[in-house]
Amino acid sequence: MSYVKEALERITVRNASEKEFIQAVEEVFESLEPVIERHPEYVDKNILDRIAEPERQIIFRVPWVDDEGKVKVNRGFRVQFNGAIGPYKGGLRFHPSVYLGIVKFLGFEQIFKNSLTGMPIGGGKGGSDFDPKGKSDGEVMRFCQSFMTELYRHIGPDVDVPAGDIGVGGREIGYLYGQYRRIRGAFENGVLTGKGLNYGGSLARKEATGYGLIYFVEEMLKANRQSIKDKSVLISGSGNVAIYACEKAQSFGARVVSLSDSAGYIYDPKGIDIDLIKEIKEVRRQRISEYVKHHPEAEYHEGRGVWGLKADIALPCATQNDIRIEDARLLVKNGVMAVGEGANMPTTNEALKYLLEEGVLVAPAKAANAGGVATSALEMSQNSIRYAWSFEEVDQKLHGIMVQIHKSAMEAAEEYGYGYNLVAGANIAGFKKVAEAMIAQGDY
Ligand code: NDP
Ligand code: 2IT
Repeated sequence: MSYVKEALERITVRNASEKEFIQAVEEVFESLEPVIERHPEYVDKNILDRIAEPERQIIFRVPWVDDEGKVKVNRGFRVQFNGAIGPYKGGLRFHPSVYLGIVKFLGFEQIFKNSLTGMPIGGGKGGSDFDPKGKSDGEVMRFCQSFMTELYRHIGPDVDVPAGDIGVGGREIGYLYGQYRRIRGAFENGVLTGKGLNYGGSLARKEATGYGLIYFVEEMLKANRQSIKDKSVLISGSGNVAIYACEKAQSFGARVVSLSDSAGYIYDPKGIDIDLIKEIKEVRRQRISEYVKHHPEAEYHEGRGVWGLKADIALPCATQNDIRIEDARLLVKNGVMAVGEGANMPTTNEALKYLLEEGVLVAPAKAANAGGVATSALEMSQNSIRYAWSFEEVDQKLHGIMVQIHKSAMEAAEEYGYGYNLVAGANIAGFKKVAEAMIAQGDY
């Protein structure tokens, strides 16, 4: 048996209850076979077992008081996965489905994503099983304060720098930052990213993941003598990533015809009204079904039927395992030519293999959604020099980074015999930089 398969077997046994984590490790390791063959030092130094074991994982109690005066308890997590190339960096997810297996899959993927950005950031992730849905601002604030009251001792601008993910946006980062500042008694601006613009946040961070996804997809299409212009696009999700992917795709001349949430999806064949979406989701914090009240010609359907719609391009921007094998079959049947992963691990491994076999162009999450964390690193840079770049400056840097990530993934795929397979290429390019840094730093 190959070293890759043996390592995978050990890691599967060791983490048997964490199915999303195993899925993420399997997906990366499978593409590394030719790399390991060419680099016996990775076997010698047992890089695979080492890279799949977090440097540190913290699990903590988060008690908070609801509006009725009742004491509630949630579980908090921070997994500091790999610090070989920079301080741990990655978002916090607040969602009832969060448990160690989710945080570890996200933290593991973050290592390679962050490496691909070319910025000096290690991999980490955190979160809680707290559900912000239906909670008042006061409840969210008290939860965030309690969460930070434990987390603060484990993070810092040169140690570990959290940011947003599902359920954590500008509001939550504000409360978290306020509590960190209060406890530390110092304005350590670079400890969190995704901050408000008036206290050290970066212009274009809010837009960065969605915009970066479209910049990446456009590069991929360009490499295949195509463009997103005049294409019809399906998007799942209606949060931060979905909204700004929709906005940028439409500004590039595409027609986005769907968005969704966990209850259902909207179909608007004329193209999504982005200003209305921002008003519904960002200002009023309502469900996506609101949309059809303002656009009665559009349709709202309950359930997860978004991948049964017909379009040229699919952009999953909601959550993991959103495109399953039956969805992938529908997409191929309906003639989808490209899939761009805005969410993390939105495609099951089976569906991913099928899409690639069918010749669908796949922009993998680790590369395609890296614009968010890359712009977080730009926020850290600005905090370090105590300066703020203009929107155009940040957006231009983001664009340059996405072009570079595409190039790195494309070249790594070619070098290791994968042709134009960006899934394998992104894994390889991201992995090699971290593996080299780990070896250079000794047996840790
Ligand atoms: P948001 O919380 O802003 O939005 C999440 C969206 O996904 C909502 O529409 C939500 O619907 C939907 N969703 C979440 N969980 C589920 C579920 N279990 N089933 C169905 N729908 C679900 O999060 P983001 O937009 O920030 O994140 C979306 C994805 O992008 C995630 O995979 C995240 O990890 C990834 N990502 C985010 C980055 C960022 O900078 N924010 C950077 C890179 C990746 P509902 O409101 O009904 O829950
Ligand atoms: O998955 C991700 O890359 C994020 N949620 C963003 C992380 C960050 O630190 O900006």
